[in-house]
Amino acid sequence: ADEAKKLPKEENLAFCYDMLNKVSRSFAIVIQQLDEELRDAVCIFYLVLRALDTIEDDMAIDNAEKVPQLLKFHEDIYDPEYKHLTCGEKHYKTLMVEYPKVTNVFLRLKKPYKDVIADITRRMGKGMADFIESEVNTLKDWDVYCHYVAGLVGIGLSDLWAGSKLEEKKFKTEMEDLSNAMGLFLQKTNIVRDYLEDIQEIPRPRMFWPRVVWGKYATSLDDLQYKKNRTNAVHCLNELITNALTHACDSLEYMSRVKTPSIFRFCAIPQVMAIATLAECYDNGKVFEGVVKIRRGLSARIMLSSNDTYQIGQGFKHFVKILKNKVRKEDPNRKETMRLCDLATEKA
Ligand code: PS7
Ligand code: MN
Ligand code: MN
Ligand code: MN
Ligand code: MN
Ligand code: MN
Repeated sequence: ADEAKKLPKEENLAFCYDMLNKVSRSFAIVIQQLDEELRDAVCIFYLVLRALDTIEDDMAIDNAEKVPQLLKFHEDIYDPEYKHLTCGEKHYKTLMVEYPKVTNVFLRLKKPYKDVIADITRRMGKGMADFIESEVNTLKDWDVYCHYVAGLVGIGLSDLWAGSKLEEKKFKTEMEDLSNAMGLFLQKTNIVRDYLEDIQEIPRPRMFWPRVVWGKYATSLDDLQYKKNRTNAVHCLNELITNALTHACDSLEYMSRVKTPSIFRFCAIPQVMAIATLAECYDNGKVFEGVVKIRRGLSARIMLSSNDTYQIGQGFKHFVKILKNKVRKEDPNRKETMRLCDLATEKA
């Protein structure tokens, strides 16, 4: 805290952008190309939530300590003297240790932006705390968890767009469901792709795949990683990808309403990356052996061709077609998968 006060403000800001580049290559790029009016607010929004997520993710903190930390973090973000609890690793740990530098920049944002960031942080912390003790059983649970950790981000960002006057008021007043869908599409993709990383978490596994779905294919979620269960595991994976595809049309509808080019790119690049990731993961047993990533060259091409509705329509159609060509007649959910692929293609 003392260090942050002594630093000239530019150095705190430089720390924030340096941190952003270290924790997320792709968000760093899309945030840095935002208009001046929004750039710092969205950068800080990202780091605040990344810090909250670092508390959520640290499986070495016991729940009795973690829950109150998650619940009060929305107050901590105003406190220049905030003493983080030790958590996270590598860059995430640095973010926590030097968190007062983020606070310093946060406190200098415009009041309406601070209000949105604090409100979303409060609601996300409450949601994360709820899910510390309970599991993701039903599909409703899955949507609720994803709403807390990502749908709310979409809702908060839409408020920022409207608050900046760069986008219309309706982004704040009448687009909650579409904003939520933007987040759910990204988060379900992350949860599907991160199966192995999450289940192998030390000292305790993390489980975000909904029980109603994996229960059809295995007696424990853990079993899906073993080679002898690969056929069932892949069918389970495909069913969750099919569920994620239910958000594609709403995501396309949201993006069609964005007028500002830099906000459009900010929104669109992660969504196109997500549909590309879903196509890559579909029917892909490697999800149970490591982290499946899209190739660097492919993400570079997506960044260069997500500038308008026409381009992302082409992008969505391209990846949906790749996914569709991987659907096999043995797959128990092939009809629903094909139906949703066709719907998305029509909308795009
Ligand atoms: C554009 C209307 C404020 C830009 C962007 C940090 C990433 C980390 O990474 O499995 O595997 O550890 O723990 C809607 C981003 C949703 C959220 C959620 C798009 C803040 C972000 C904190 C809405 C991103 C989805 C946890 C929670 O999963 O992750 C528009 C900005 C967006 C942060 C993401 C992540 C959740 C997360 P990992 P986890
Ligand atoms: Mn995380
Ligand atoms: Mn998390
Ligand atoms: Mn994850
Ligand atoms: Mn991850
Ligand atoms: Mn993780």
